[in-house]
Amino acid sequence: MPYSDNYWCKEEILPEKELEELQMKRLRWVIRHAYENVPFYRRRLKEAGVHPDDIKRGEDVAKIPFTTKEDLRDNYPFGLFAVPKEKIVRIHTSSGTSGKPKVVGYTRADLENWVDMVARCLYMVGIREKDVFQNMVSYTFFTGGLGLHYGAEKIGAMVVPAGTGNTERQIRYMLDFGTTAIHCTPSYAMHIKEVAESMGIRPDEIGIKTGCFGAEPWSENTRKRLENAFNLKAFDSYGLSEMNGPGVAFECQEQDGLHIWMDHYFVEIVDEEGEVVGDGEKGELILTPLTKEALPLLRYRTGDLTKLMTEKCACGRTHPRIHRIFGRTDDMIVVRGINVFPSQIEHVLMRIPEAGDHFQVVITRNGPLDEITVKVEVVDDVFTGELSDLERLKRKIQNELRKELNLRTNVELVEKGTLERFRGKARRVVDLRKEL
Ligand code: DLL
Repeated sequence: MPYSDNYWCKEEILPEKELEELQMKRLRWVIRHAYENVPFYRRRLKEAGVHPDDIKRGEDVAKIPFTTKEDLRDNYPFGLFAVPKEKIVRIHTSSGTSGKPKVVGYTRADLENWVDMVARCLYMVGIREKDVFQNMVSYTFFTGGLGLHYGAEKIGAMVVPAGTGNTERQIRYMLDFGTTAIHCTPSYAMHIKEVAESMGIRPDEIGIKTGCFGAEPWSENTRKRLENAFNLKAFDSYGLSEMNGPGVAFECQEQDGLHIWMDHYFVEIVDEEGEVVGDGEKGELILTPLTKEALPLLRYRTGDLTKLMTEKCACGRTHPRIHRIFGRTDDMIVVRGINVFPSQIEHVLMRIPEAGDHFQVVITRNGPLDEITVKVEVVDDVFTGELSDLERLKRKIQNELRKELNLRTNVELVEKGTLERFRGKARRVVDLRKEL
């Protein structure tokens, strides 16, 4: 049962002081829990000369060493679990770009908390009992499938457990079942739009009102495109397997930053040296889950770049917001000494009307110099038959990219349908330098 018409639970609007007290109480609990039940943490903390009793205030957390993705991999599969295996009721995995997958586990209480957090997010964007919620992400090891499924079910929406792929059938089901809300990656949503059009169906007439999009970086201009194409309101959804999965942070109706749930996570933003940055400064997001029994990761380096927004939000929730993720420390491309994030390129392209919805970035090395080529699908009516029109468009895109990135790029215009499509997370960058 929801707490009120506007909020799923009362924790969303806890007065700041109470929220802080709750957070500190849980923070002390989780540190002690990790110390007492995970040999890895006992050793780590001892080596750093820190004891759980030393953590009295939020600032004291900085004494604790970070936990990294490598720590999880090194302790594959269950080495960082803080409860015996029989208390684990589910696992998920997340495969990164290299090496062993990260395995995450949940106790029954962890699952209950997680489902509740996801329900809180979905309720916040207006999902209610009357909604038909089509969940179009993988239901297997990826946390997005079951995570959103149970969250939407908890609210009482009718959940369509569609999973990924077979896009034409997805669209037919939307029409047959009266789907009002969808969940998928933003890149898959772009693909759905295109497939609907090829079926002679106008995406804005399908009847979807709410789009929950996440699991990969996307830009404000992509939001505009999706909202216009489907006539829906699009919300950014952030999470990672190591912190349960989706439901860590989510946009509210204001669509200005993602509320991050302070009763379940302790949040820090650090610079490249690992020092906590000043209020509102950009840096890497560090999270400590506060209620996780199975996997109490302390000061986990997410690799995601954002900033904290502490101003009050018009929606009334007292939890601060994070800015939409700028990129990941490990998907930053360094080209001729300049840092580039694929999301910056996306932002530029998605505001150019002649650019289609799909692009790819190819990095090569030409002698000592890195070359970056942006392949851009163009919308059909760009092909006027005049080469000079294409040349003009190419230069326009090049100039816009140069303004944003401070970097000269090659631009290659390609026909719609040329580049690979993705059902899950898009892989936009092909770095051929490593192979040369
Ligand atoms: O992607 C969990 C999730 C599922 C989130 C469904 C949202 C919706 P992982 O596969 O472990 O978990 O990948 C986590 O994906 O560290 C970010 O780098 C990236 N990511 C997730 N959401 C966003 C987002 C899920 N909204 C990693 N914007 C994270 C940008 C995102 N990046």
